[in-house]
Amino acid sequence: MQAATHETRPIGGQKPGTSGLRKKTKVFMTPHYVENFIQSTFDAIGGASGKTFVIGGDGRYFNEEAIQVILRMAAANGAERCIVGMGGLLSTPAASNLIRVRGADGGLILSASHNPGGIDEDFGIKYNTANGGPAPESVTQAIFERTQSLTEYHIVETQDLDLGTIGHSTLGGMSVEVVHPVADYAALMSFLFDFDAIRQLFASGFTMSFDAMHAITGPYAHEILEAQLGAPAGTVVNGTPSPDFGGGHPDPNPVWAHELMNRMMGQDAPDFGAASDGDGDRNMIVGRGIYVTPSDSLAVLAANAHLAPGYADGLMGVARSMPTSRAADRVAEKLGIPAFETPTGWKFFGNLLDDGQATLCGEESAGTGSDHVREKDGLWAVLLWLNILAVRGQSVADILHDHWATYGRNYYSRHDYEGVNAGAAEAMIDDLRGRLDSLPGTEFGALRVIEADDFSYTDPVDGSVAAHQGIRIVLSQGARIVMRLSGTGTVGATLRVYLEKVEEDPTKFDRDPQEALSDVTDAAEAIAGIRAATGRDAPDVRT
Ligand code: VG1
Ligand code: CO
Repeated sequence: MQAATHETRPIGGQKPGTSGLRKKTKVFMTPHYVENFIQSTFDAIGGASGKTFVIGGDGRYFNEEAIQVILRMAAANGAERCIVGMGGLLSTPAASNLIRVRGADGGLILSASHNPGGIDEDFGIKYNTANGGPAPESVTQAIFERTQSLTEYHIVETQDLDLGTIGHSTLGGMSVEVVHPVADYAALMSFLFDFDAIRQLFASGFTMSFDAMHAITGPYAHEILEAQLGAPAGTVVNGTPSPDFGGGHPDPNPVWAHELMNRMMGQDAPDFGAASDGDGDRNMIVGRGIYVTPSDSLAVLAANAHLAPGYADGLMGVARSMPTSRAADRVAEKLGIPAFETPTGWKFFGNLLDDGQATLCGEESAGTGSDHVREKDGLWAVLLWLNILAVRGQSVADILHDHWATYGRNYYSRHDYEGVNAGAAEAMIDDLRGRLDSLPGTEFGALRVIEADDFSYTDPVDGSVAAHQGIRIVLSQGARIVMRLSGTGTVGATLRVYLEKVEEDPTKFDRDPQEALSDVTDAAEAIAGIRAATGRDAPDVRT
């Protein structure tokens, strides 16, 4: 077995976005595409020599092919060891955990997360650092720069390794360990949560439906919810990962997880419903007859986390991404702990978690997590909810109404305009950026603009600055509009418009969010001219 050096030329566009490099699968399948990106990654982190990496993906089309290439390249670049999930499978949070418990130098996660999979859909590669979290911008920028000057890559010429059996083998001097994808993760969960209490909850007849959306959380949910916690067989649906996610869109929100939504709003709805995404880091929470927005979920979890053993000592702080509703801030204020506002993307939480400044983090896009790993974690959020439900003995609806009665309700919605013309969308944001100073004082119906800015974040730990992270417009009545362009798409641009408004009157807690937010939506249109810029009458997706 010999390591060969191949000549190559830079490939344009290998720039990691909000969460790794995402492209159409066929783009990743073009000659040298994976090789160039992996070599650039190794070069950007000072080489792979002597290092240990964790490797796994969400099982989508091209997962195992990419892993075989990465293994051969890691060996040729002198890595000491690779730890791979059996079958090439690892959820994103489980990969993060493995990096940490094994003291690995980093990890490579193969996924395009909530994007559909298949030969005609999306694929992705993400590099995580030794803390288990997504590489910070300094690293992703170095990787991108390297892709632009790369002239060669190193690879061992050999046949594919068997990833289907747990155990040890070697590849060109590098040791390869195939591990069970669920074991370490399940152990961590049982340490954080009161499994006995949750077991009793299920034994008492509590019912649940968990939709794995044909993606990676199937094996995790079968093992933890059904085998270990005693939920009846059939609690987990769509639990076998498939390379194209059953032809679906593995994005747990009311639009893409409509099957689960219908079940939860129907006659014989179970007590509790949940879903996760392609790579297992997102979560959707639904009670019987009631949907919990991710922003509300973060706030409820922050207010109740102390009920779970892993968080019994309370929280150091709560962090949310900028577009996430400010419901969590209200909880932090009451708890007397700091609240942080970061740019979109989990990489921005890493320093706060490492430094012990934040314990819980969340994003409006259905991502919630804590300092137990350095990624958002779908099943973790579901288990924390279950722990809270077991201790409080109340329904999801009661817990949510209690929460609003204490803190007020932050009505919230995100409007996505997908696949719009990138130039027009950027021009709209640029134009708005140029007019921000003139907005304060302007009135839209009963709403008045209080302040408007282009969000810039200075990391409190390392002082790094991330500028131009989205437009924030704060209005009266606790209202806010945020606009930014997505960094995870693979076709055209996606404009995201985030709308929020606070309601303090308990008689108005049960309104339809779109209706409750209609004046904020109108103000966003009047301020930005969304219809004209996108050529659309309405958003493609409202969550
Ligand atoms: C989206 C979400 C963001 C999330 C990111 C990765 O990014 O808005 O909150 O962190 O996806 O999630 P963007 O740039 O498209 O808005 V995952 O589960 O796709 O890794
Ligand atoms: Co994801």
